[in-house]
Amino acid sequence: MMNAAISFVSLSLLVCCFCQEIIDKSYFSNGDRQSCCMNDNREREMNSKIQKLEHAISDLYEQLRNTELAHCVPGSYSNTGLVPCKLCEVGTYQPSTGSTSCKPCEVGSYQASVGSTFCTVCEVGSYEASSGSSSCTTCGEGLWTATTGSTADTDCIILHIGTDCGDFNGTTSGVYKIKPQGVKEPFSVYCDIQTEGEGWTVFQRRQDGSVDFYRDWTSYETGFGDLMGEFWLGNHYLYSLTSQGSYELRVNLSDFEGNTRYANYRVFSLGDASTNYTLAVSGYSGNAGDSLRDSNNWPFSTQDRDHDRWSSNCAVAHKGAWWYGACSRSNLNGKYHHQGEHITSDWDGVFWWHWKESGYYSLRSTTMSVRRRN
Ligand SMILES: [Ca+2]
Repeated sequence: MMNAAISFVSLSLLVCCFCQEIIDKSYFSNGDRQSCCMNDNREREMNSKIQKLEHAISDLYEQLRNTELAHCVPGSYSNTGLVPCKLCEVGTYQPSTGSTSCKPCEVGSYQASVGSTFCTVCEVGSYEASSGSSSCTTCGEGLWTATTGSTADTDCIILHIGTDCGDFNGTTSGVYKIKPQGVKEPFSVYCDIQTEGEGWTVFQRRQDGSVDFYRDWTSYETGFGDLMGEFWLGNHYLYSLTSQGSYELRVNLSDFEGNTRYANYRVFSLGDASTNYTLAVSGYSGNAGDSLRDSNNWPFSTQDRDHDRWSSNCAVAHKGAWWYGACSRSNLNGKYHHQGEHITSDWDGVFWWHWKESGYYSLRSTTMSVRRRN
């Protein structure tokens, strides 16, 4: 090994000096020639080091490239693989990490902000025919779409304002505008045209726990949530709707095992705000059991307005606003548990005691709807 190294050095010197001799023999003394050879070797070593450095930099660059790609957060991308990652433009989104591009919003949806991980479906009353849009197109004057996510201008239909959902029979389920008698401004409601006959105005829906129902008096009075998802219409609106005539109530329930039950009440009405929206309910029929019986003739209570007859606040114990006496054998506005049986100190789930004969079973989905009787 040592011999090989010496031979290599000698050979290098020889080649170097030989070359220099050929280039200009007469200009170099022996001393100069040796110096020349040393310089030549240094240059060769330097070049080799530079080459190694270049390889190392290239390796680092490659590592950096992979690292930065892996770290583009959702809502951003890098089409070169280099930092910095760019935010998704309006009209696009990216839910994944380490992406090289963002996806255009589908037709019927939009995204107005940069750096988004999702697109929003067009609201009722609007549509979007092209993908990658930053907004939806509003239907023309006097026109309206009943459902969200509409994709064509032909989805815009004549805006018809009714007094309740009974006025939209023969159409499809969706969000419609109603203007009950004596109400100044029309408001939106979800009409269930398909379930158990037409004309049901839905005023409560639970289905996935996406909306927080543990809210105060004002929220329950004016309503909250999304009419296409989970919501409470609002006691003020429910009162103005049901005070127009005689209304019946339909409660639809389903559990986490795929079973469904219902409760019908032939009479359903609310008192006005001065009665704290006292419930009047009677004439039960159905297969879920009469779990509203204990709530009859009781005002509405929330976490911040205690109208029950218990020394504490039922709405706090049951984690949801309802018509409580002391307290109740139902509360469809309780905490969403994402499972049926659950263990808590109180009955704080979405429960209907007479179905499960337990306050510790939280239901998967519920709707409460009203329909005019005559
Ligand atoms: Ca109380």
